[in-house]
Amino acid sequence: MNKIGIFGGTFNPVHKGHEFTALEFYNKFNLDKLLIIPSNIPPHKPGDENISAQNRLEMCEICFEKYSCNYNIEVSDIETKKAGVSYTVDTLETLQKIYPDDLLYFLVGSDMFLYLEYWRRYKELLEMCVFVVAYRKNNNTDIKEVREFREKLISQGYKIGLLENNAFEISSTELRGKIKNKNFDGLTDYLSPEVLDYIKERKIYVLQ
Ligand code: DND
Repeated sequence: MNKIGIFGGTFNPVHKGHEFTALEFYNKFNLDKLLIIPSNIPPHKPGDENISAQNRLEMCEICFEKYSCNYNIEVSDIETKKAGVSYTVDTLETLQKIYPDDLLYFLVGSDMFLYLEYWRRYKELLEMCVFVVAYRKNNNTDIKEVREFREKLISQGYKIGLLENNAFEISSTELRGKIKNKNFDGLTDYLSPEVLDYIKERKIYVLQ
């Protein structure tokens, strides 16, 4: 039985916070394979007209390519190739069919975890996988809430893992703001240079 990790997101754009969290997930949970899954239309926020799902998928491919020698990480188009809103429960149902003998681990940041009761069919989703919550050691504002909610779910019989990580204090929103204003200085501290080149070449996010 293999351990298959799943890291879903809008990845608009994918940044080093995502990148390092993905690697820590892989290493700490001894994963045999990790799937990075950009959503087509995210369930919880409006779509961004300035960028296509295909662009977000390609940025993920470029970002994770450099790990292909040492890690079994695959960027998957399972959500981007399907029209409409990407609900995690649907994706996991599909993955269960692809990997019937394996154990699925779904990773999510603490912000999204605390909002889990609003996710589509979340109880069914929790039954399909080990749900792993990543929280940033250096930003423990919501740690008490995360602990309490996690304990509540565990007491109901669900498997909820925890990934303490040292991820970057950066958000995709901040990065888009900088790019929009052509403020590229220091951006490679937060974005893979290859991803930044991709964004610049296609003038994604930039005010025309
Ligand atoms: P986001 O759009 O929040 O991802 O989506 C996260 C996942 O939740 C996706 O797979 C969604 O489909 C799923 N979701 C959300 C809500 C409802 C439902 C499903 C449903 O099915 O009903 P982002 O692109 O913003 O971020 C990707 C991940 O990285 C998230 O888990 C986020 O918490 C985390 N993250 C960071 N991790 C470490 N360092 C940072 C991070 N910034 C975001 N700096």
